[in-house]
Amino acid sequence: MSKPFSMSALTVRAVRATPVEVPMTYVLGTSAGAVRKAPLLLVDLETEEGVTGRTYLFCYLPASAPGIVSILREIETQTKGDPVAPLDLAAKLARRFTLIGVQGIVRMAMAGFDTAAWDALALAAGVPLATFLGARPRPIPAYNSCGLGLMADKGALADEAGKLLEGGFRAVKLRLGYPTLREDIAAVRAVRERIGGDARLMVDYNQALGLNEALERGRALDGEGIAWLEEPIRHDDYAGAATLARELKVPVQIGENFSEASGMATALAAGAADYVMPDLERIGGVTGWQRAAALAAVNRIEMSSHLFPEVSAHLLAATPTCHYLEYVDWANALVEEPLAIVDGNAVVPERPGNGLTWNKDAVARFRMQ
Ligand code: SMN
Ligand code: MG
Repeated sequence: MSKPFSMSALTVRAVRATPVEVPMTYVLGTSAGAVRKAPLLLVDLETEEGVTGRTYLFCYLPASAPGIVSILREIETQTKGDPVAPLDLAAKLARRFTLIGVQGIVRMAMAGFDTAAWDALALAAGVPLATFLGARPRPIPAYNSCGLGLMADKGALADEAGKLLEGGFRAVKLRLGYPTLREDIAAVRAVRERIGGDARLMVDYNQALGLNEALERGRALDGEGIAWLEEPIRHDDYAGAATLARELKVPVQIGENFSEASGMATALAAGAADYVMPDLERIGGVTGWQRAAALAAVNRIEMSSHLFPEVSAHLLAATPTCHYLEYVDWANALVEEPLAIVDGNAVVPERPGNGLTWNKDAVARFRMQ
């Protein structure tokens, strides 16, 4: 008989954080500004037993990287020698960070640590993260969320949309929030014409509109065959989002700004969304994601992911109301085996853990100075 495996055998030894800045293949031109390079923070959780759990965080700004690194150092100090038991570690750290508050970069650092801890456990068990969470690795419907930012030239926008369907995608996401409704509609129609009637088209306002404007533009979009209308108004106006969800035919999508599963619970109680799309680093890592997935399941609401496609693919496999994976290629240059897309679906890798391993040469090349 083989020796029984004990997860409590893993012990936190060290947390390493490596900031990198990767040029994006497509500029992300949102209504709140353009992003040309992805500032990522690679997180490695080393255990005494020699297993290393990994993940990465998206820093949004290069300037926030040193702050997150510094909080990860504090997390290391607080947890060194503890068993790798993510729920217990999350509870301990939440208590430790009560006075500053589990929000902003503190919450991001905690989510990175939690996600790396779950990776270490799945690696030690020798199974994919999805399997470790109780689900079969299976194809996850994905949309290509690269590019399609605000662009003056609608021909160039249509060309980009066409390129984004290459490689098997059947769905793309367009950023909106042009100065006028007329331009929003022009962008939608230019993209639709190029991708054809069968492809799915999501649109994202990145919180650009006031409620009345959102009602007006939303009603105009009702007739455009849009898959969802994302973050039309400021992310925390749940009463306003509930009005939109009630009044509009196009489904209202929010969630990338939910702060922990409790934030999502508040939004759902307000009827603020038709669909939800939590973000791994704001919802609380794998631990927070599982709580959000349970909430979505009991509320029977379809749940997608925001960024982090490599880890999110495993998590969506274990999400009862799995909807769409948001695909971005930002980490592709840094990893040994990028997430594969086949026939419009993300392929959850069969290798143990979440599947992330760093390409050392690329990490050295893109390291932030
Ligand atoms: C987004 C993602 C990452 C940075 C800025 C904006 C966007 C999305 O809201 O949903 O992809
Ligand atoms: Mg968005």
